[in-house]
Amino acid sequence: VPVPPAAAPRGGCSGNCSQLGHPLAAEIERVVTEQLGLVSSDVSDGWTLFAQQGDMRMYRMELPADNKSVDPLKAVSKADGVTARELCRAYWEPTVRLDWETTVDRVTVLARPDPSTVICHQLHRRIWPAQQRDTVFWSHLCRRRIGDREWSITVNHSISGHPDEPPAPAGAVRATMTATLAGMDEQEVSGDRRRLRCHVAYSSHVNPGGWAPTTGLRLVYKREYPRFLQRFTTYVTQKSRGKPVEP
Ligand code: 6CM
Repeated sequence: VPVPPAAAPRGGCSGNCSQLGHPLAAEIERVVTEQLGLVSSDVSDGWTLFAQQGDMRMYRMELPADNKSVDPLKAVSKADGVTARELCRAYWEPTVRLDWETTVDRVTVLARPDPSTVICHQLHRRIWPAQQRDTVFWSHLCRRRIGDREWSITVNHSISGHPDEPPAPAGAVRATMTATLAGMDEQEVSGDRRRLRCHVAYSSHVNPGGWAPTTGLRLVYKREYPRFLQRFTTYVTQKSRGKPVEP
């Protein structure tokens, strides 16, 4: 059932990120469009289902083990009692990240180029026996219309060369990644939380930036990604209970 257009324009970036008015704008526009295409499309050839639990389905695309890239991952799920916007905002907001993110030791906000974009440095938990990793990335929250459906989306995408970018801490290796969380409300959003249901889509593609044992990495990811998605949606659902609905 198509969702009717929102009654009034709502805050934040909605539509064309290239008008954000700073040097990252064109890249944000390109990556958000590309990621929305990836997460909103059905799985096709090459994607293998590797985890399934309730409404959650997680797929990976197995690439040759060249130690340069970890298998791209894509997942879909459902969340009840929350809006797509609430989910994407919780994924975007760096001040709540450590409330749900168990694979990161430290989050530092380096800059806020516009109200919908933050630049973060993250120190990831070390996975033995590999060296610890860190990432520097922009994170952008926005809404996009595909046909008659509105999506909310947050994209985290690695950057290099930012003026405030710190060097990797001693012993750590700079990894790069693109990770996206997107959602679509399954019916018109009302103030009644009990009626909210949201389609959730996630994707992640990581380059470990140096040697990492591929077999070990695959095992860790198989366990950690389903755990993350489950934990994250439960976190947002519980945190939103009793609060006004953000459409
Ligand atoms: O999407 C997730 N978290 C985002 C916000 O914190 C984050 C995305 C991260 C993707 C994973 C990056 C890992 C970088 C470290 C690579 C380690 C390689 C060495 C290992 C050797 C065995 O922007 C949730 C991510 C959940 C991950 C399980």
